[in-house]
Amino acid sequence: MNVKRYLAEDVTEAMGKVRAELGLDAFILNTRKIRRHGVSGWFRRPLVEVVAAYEPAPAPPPAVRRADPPPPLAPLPLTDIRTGERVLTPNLTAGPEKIGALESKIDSLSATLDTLVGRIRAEADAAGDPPEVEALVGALLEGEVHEPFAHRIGREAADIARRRAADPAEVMEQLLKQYLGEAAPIQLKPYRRTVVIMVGPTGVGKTTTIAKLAAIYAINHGARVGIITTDTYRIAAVEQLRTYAEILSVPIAVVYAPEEMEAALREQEGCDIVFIDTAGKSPNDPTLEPELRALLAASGADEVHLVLSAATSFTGCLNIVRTYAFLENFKLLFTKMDETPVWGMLLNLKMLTDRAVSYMTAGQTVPDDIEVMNARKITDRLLGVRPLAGSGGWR
Ligand SMILES: Nc1nc2c(ncn2[C@@H]2O[C@H](COP(=O)(O)OP(=O)(O)OP(=O)(O)O)[C@@H](O)[C@H]2O)c(=O)[nH]1
Ligand SMILES: [Mg+2]
Repeated sequence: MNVKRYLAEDVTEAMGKVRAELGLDAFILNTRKIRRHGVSGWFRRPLVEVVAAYEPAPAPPPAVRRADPPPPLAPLPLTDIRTGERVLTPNLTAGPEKIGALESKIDSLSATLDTLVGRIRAEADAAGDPPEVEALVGALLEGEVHEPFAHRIGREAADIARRRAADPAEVMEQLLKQYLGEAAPIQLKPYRRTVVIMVGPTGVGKTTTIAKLAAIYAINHGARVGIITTDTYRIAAVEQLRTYAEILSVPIAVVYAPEEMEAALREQEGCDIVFIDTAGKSPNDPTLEPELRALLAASGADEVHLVLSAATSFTGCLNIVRTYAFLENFKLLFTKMDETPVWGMLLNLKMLTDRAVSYMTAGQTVPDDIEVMNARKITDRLLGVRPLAGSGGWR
C-alpha cells in the first residue's frame, strides 16, 4: 500500500487529481484544509490536502526470469510544500494498523499546525496597529517625537480606539493633549509677591522671555513688576535687561553674589511679581548645580522655569534633564518654536520630566512672541495639521 499527498484549491479538484493518477481503487486516508504560505495566506481561501492510499500497479512480467526478487521501492517521502521539509516517511509495506498510526500522526500534525497558526495570528493581531494609527505614529516620528514614545502613544491610541470603537485620530489627539497636560503659567500669589526665576542653558532666550513677561504683566495686567539679574558674567547681559527695564519703567537690581539677593528682594518688596534672570550655563559646567542651589536658597523663588529651546536634539534634552534633575520643582518653558518646524522635543521633554509646561515663545519680538502653552497648537503640529489660513499666525 502506498500513500500519496495532493494539494488543490478545493476538494473536487483534489479528488479529480487522486482519481486521475491513482484510479478508482485509491482510498482517502485524510483530508484537511491548509493555510497558504505567508501573511497574505491568512486572508485567502485555504488549500485542500488529500492523503490517499493505493495499491501500486503490478510490475509487468519480466522478460527474462530473474533469480532474485526485485529490490523494494525506495520510500516515498511526504514533503511539506511550504518548508520543503520531509514530514513523514511512510513504510510502503504498511499494513492497515500502520496506516491507522499514519493517519493519527497526520491528525496530530494538523492539530499542532492549527494551534501554531492560531498563535501567530493572535500575536500579529496584538502587535499590528490599524493603518490609520500607523500613519499617525509616522507623523509623530516625522515631528521628531522620540521613537519609543511615539510607538507607546500609537499602541495606546489603537487600543482605546478598538475598545471604544472610536476614531483613532481623535483618540490620538486626546492622548497627546493628555500627555502635554494642563498649561502652567505663572500663578500670582494673592496679597503677596511672587518670585519667578528663569534658569537654563546658554542663549535659549531666558532674558528675552523675562522681558516679554515683564512687559505683559506690567502693561496688560497693571502689575507692579521688578527685575533682578544675576547674570554678571557679561556686561552686555546686564545692559540688555536694564534697557528693557527702562523702557517698561520697572526697577532692576543687579546681584553679584547670592548674599546680595536678600537686599535686592527687599528693595523690590512692594512688587507683585519679581523676575530673576540667571546666567546661561553649559549643562556640563560643574559650577552650575552649586551656584544654582545657592541662588535658589537665597531667593526663595516661588516658581522656577527651566527655559529650553525647541530646537534642541533629543540627546541634548537628555543631557539637560540629567543636569537639572537636582531641582526639586520646576516648570518647562519652550523658546524658539519658530526656529523649527518639528515640535516633538516639547513632548519628549514633557514625557521625560513629567513637569508642567508654562509658556512657549516663537520669535524675538518683545512682548508679542509668547503665549501660554497651547496643547491644541502643539498637537495639531505633531499630527501634521496645518493651521487654517488667516487664523492669526502664531497667536
Ligand atoms: N527665533 C527666536 N529667537 C529668540 C526667541 N527667544 C529669544 N530669542 C533670541 O535668542 C537670542 C538669545 O536670547 P537671550 O534672551 O539673550 O538668551 P539667554 O538665554 O538669556 O542667553 P544667555 O543669558 O547668554 O544664556 C537673542 O537673539 C533672542 O532675540 C524665540 O522665541 N525665537
Ligand atoms: Mg540672558
